Amino acid sequence: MLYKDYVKWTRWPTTWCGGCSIGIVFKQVTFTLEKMGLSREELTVVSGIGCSGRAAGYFNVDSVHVTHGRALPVAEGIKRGNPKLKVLVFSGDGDLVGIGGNHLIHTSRRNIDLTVVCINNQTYGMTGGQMAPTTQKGTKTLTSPHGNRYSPVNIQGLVTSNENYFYARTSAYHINHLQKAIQEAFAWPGFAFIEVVAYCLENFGRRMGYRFGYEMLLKIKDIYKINHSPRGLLKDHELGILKK
Ligand SMILES: Cc1ncc(C[n+]2csc(CCOP(=O)(O)OP(=O)(O)O)c2C)c(N)n1
Repeated sequence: MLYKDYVKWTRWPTTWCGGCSIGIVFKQVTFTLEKMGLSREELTVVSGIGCSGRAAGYFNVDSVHVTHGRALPVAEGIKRGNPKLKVLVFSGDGDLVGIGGNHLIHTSRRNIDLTVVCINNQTYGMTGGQMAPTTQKGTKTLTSPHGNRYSPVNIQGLVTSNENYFYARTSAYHINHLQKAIQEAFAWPGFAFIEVVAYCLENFGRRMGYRFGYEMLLKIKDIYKINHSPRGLLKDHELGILKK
């Protein structure tokens, strides 16, 4: 199958804003699926609620768009019911780490064989750009006009606190690294979590003075560097793939 065959074109155009990073990541997933040669019957996609969560409806495979925060338990049920299926969870940081954070603790602890692509745009994009548990300290958002007072959830720490884990931090800019992370995550026989450093232009970036999506992409390029053979945990602003 070609990457275009994984796209449900009848749903086009998407609801994503012009310049949004979610479309970049979505396309990279379809490129990776083409490389892997997965058939439509071998894959299912689960998403929660949010802009990122709309992805489930745009894949040309059987998919489920579940209630907010519940992508992981639904995906776990699908995997347990049909272990031969590859199950991809594609959702946002608010969905997976905020309201769905409790499921993240337990699904990762049980090491269920899922591939999770988490779009971390540090905000609740769909509802207007509120502060999320992933928002960096000091950042001004709709609900933190004087700057966020709290440190973000340590997703890497949470996932790697388990006995076995796959945790990758990659970005919407570093697309080769992103594809590598997705491919390795699918090959990993357990819970594989990919945190994609992404951005929301319209409801987040504009408050910081960004005018175009590519400006936010270039910021990610400037700040984040790939560590190809990380020893121990990733430092701040390091991208890499950790497996145990
Ligand atoms: C139970 C429930 N609470 C709140 C909401 C409102 N809501 C819709 S999307 C969303 C946040 C989504 O954030 P994220 O997962 O980061 O996705 P993004 O839109 O940024 O891609 C919230 C709080 C809801 N739909 N359901």
